[in-house]
Amino acid sequence: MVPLGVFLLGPGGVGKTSLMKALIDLTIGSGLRYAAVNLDPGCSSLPFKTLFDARDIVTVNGLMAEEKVGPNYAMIEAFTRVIAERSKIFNSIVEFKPEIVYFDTPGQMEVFLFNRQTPIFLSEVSGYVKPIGVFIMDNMMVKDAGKLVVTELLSLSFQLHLEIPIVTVINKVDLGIPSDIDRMIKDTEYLINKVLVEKTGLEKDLILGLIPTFRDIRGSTRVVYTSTKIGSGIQDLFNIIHEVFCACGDLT
Ligand SMILES: Nc1nc2c(ncn2[C@@H]2O[C@H](COP(=O)(O)OP(=O)(O)OP(=O)(O)O)[C@@H](O)[C@H]2O)c(=O)[nH]1
Ligand SMILES: [Mg+2]
Repeated sequence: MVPLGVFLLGPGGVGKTSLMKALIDLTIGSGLRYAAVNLDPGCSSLPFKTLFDARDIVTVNGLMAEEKVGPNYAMIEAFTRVIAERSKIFNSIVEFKPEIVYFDTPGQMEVFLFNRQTPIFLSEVSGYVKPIGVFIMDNMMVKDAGKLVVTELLSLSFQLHLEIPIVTVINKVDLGIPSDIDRMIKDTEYLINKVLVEKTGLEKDLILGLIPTFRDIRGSTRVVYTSTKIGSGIQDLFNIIHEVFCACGDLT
């Protein structure tokens, strides 16, 4: 059976690695055979054991010292070199025979999203795992209606670029999220009214112009609220990831 391939995606610091660790703990608890793949050559430490670690190919710090380049270029170059070695990842998966593979991605999300090798990698990896993205945003990214709209667009951008199903997560809910966040997500009229109150000028017009367009195309999204600090929502996320692959499951 082809294993599930869960890609933890999102901007820097939202909790990708922490959430991956929490999902791995649940996976262990449920008796499934898992593998962890680290695609981030810039991370310093990881809270789980890996089947494949990008840092065994190259590290961002190493590359900066070696080639006298800055951190951003070093990250792009390091990631490109890691992806060039993707057959090592595929071979390890074939050999290890996991039922689920978790992929941690670089903190600078544009490195993963826009690298010209990423579509090739994702298309090839589909021969070894059934890929699904977990797009993670944090409490700061949904502080008000305007921010929520921008973040939803970012999630849509991931889906369009990567062409894999995406589950959307709001993490760090222990730090506080708007009490009406669920209504803003599910009820477009309500969201529009909030933007009308909160925003002014060009920003308001732009956001109001965007909402119907992308919400009509995308439909309603099921969002999972998580906190790795207090351990909430992780089981829901785990269940939804598995539902996506059930004949009756979908992401809406
Ligand atoms: N309060 C709170 N903090 C969290 C939560 N999840 C992660 N953090 C903290 O957020 C910080 C970043 O977490 P990481 O898991 O490293 O985030 P990341 O997205 O992997 O970070 P990069 O790989 O650097 O982009 C750490 O200090 C975590 O302890 C959460 O649910 N609540
Ligand atoms: Mg990380």
